[in-house]
Amino acid sequence: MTKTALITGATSGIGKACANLLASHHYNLIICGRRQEKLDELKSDLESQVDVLTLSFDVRDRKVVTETLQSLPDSWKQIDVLINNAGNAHGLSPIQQGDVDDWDAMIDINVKGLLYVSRSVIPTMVARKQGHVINIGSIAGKEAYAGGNVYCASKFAVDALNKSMLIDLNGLGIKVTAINPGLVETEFSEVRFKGDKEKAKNVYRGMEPLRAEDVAETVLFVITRPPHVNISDMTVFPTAQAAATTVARSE
Ligand code: NDP
Ligand code: 8X3
Repeated sequence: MTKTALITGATSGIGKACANLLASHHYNLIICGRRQEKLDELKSDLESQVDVLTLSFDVRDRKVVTETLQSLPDSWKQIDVLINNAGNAHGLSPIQQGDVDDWDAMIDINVKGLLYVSRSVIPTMVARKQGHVINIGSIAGKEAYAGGNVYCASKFAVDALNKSMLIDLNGLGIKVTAINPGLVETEFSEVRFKGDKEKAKNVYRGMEPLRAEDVAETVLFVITRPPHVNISDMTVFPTAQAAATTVARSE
């Protein structure tokens, strides 16, 4: 039977790459993000392959997230794979200079948003005794680095939530996986540096970062293991990277 995946943050980067790859493997898709026009574009690219539902919401808006996900059309209620991907870094300032609005955004999107979506979707998985939750964490959720402070804290929280979900959902037929990428070239750094393309480009200077598609391949691998196999935690680096800030560069 055709499976359905719900992907948050599907308008760009890793989420969009997951949507493209999963569509080519015949998953029906619920694609989410704030930018409706990007969701519409992606839907029109994919709908010749699979059924696609777009949901435009800000994951920070608990009421909208809850109401939207709890009133899905009947044919979309059975979600087999939830990819908690929406998230970003905002700023790279030392803690004493941090912008408190940036801190709020990271905690509200990366942690609370992930929780709001999970709270609406996981009970339907529990009721069906099947499902797979993929939490997109980060190497920043394993190691702190200079200026990473609140972004790292938000991704350490994702790491803790992934571990807790594994325990809470143990025995209920649900798989839980954290995928923790290193440097992936997406809109991520442009968002972190508030549209400064030069600063964003500099993050990947002299090295070959991961592409969003590389991370999507790991998601596909993880969700296509046999029923008795759950990969609970996976770190994916570009070959040039060995730790959050240990990166071999050519210059
Ligand atoms: P992008 O900036 O390309 O994508 C971020 C996605 O999140 C967009 O689709 C965006 O959609 C969505 N999003 C952001 N804020 C909100 C919000 N408030 N409500 C709903 N959706 C939101 O970055 P990536 O693809 O790189 O990031 C995806 C995930 O991967 C994030 O969780 C990030 O932390 C993680 N990650 C990224 C790494 C990297 O180096 N790029 C490395 C490790 C982890 P829209 O703007 O339309 O709302
Ligand atoms: C994104 C990777 O190293 O920029 O989570 O924090 S990093």
